[in-house]
Amino acid sequence: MRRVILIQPKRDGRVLGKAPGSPYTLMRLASLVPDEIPVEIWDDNLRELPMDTLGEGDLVGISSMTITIERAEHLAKIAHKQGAGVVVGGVHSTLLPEHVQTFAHSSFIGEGYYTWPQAIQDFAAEGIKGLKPEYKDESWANLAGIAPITDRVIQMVDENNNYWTPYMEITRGCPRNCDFCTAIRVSGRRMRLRPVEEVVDEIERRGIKRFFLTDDNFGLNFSTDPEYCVQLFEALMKLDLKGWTCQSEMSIAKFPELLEMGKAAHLDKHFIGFESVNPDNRSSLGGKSKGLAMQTSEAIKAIHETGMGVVGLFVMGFDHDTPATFQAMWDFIRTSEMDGVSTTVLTPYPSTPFYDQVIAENRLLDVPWSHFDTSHVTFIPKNFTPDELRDAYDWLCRKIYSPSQIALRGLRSLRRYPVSMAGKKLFGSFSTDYGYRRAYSWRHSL
Ligand code: B12
Ligand code: SF4
Repeated sequence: MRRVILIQPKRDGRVLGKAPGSPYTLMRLASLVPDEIPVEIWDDNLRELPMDTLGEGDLVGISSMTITIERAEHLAKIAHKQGAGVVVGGVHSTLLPEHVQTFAHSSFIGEGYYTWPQAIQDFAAEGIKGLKPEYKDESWANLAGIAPITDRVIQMVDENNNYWTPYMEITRGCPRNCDFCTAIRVSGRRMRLRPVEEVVDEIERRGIKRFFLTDDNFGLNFSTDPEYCVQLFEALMKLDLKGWTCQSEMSIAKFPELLEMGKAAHLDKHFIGFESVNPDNRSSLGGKSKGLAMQTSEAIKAIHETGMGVVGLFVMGFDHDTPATFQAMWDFIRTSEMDGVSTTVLTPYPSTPFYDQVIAENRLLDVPWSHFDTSHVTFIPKNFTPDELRDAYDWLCRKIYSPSQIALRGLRSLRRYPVSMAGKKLFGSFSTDYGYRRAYSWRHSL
């Protein structure tokens, strides 16, 4: 065996010389490669990939979510032609392994913590013919001691120079099972926690000063494991961090002490899936929200009172939505004083309850997987034509991501800090909305 090459297929490219987010998934997987085998991370967003150097004895592992699977397939076919062994893992492979098997030697289902080391051994022993068509992690791994990022990987990736936002995993899982979300299938129903000392060790060795948590629903830990949150915050308070952000739910508003501790631990902002301001959609929201604007406003206010920021995430196109819902959404967003906003089009990802419904009702549109990016319409909505939903989405995005709205929310976010911290907080105050504006604009180039 010559080497292991791990590839992140392109989507965003560079912004002002750096790629948006670090290849965290690949950093964890590369750390599972035994020291005696050379390993490289190739990030398609960062540079042109030297595909012509691939050959026999190379094991190529590609990670892909649904929107990048066509690019993953393209790269897999080149690697295959060059004589390399090609395996694909990640969300899309976990949800639709039979698709991945049409172009890779192996597909991975699940987190790969048990099966990825096995596949490396199989390839080292017998080359391509040693690889199985499917590797499946049968159980959810205990996260203690699992795939700590090695120093060789940290040096190789050089995150601080190459990427704007480092990612970090602290907990994993979500039991909510919202109709449209894949979390239960890719991360499991039970919340799993990384030991606090491992989290601190990873932050220190990576030398990162700010990060975005990959946790599906970090805020749910406030309800399910407040003791863990206390220990985590006490440890992170002692670190010299510029700030970090996480995905949450509005139940965190009920825990002002934890919010205050989080703030002291440099936690800046909660990205909260409010999803809808239409109460008729509540059965799709896994019990985390009733879709009531009043309740949402109160939660935002309570979180703001502890000095934390709120980025609201909204979804358009539920079966109960009507044109009045979108006007209500804009009215709510305009007046709610949030620090950032993301609106997305409801998207039927394979293996979700919503996907099953759309298939059963023959409502899936024939579009490429790259359109499953939550900015395109990929199914026939109930109360609109696809064009009408697309137009409503454009209407809302043009309002939300206008330069004046972005400036307003960014300044609001910046004002939360003393003037002495303005330099530290400037990037984070505007980057979220800028990123969402960019993601929305992407649609027009596809
Ligand atoms: C962090 C994150 C992001 C980040 C970074 C994404 C990135 N490109 O790295 C940001 C915020 C930018 C983002 C954006 C989006 N995201 Co996102 N994101 C996540 C999140 C929360 C965590 C992913 C992560 O890093 N986990 C930690 C690492 C360690 O684990 P992992 O990636 O799951 O990988 C493990 C296994 O899958 C496996 N594995 C993965 N790859 C490979 C490869 C090989 C060879 C092997 C052996 C194993 C293997 O091993 C890994 C270690 O266990 C997931 C939810 C989730 N829990 O997966 C959603 C998720 C991946 N995102 C999703 C979506 C929809 C999006 C957006 C389209 C949303 C939007 N509205 O724009 C955009 C797309 C942006 C883009 N341009 O790529 C969906 C994808 C659904 C799908 N079917 O593809 C998910 C699953 C959320 C959800 N619950 O529905 N996202
Ligand atoms: S609460 Fe969030 S992570 Fe959990 S299932 Fe719902 S959308 Fe997914």
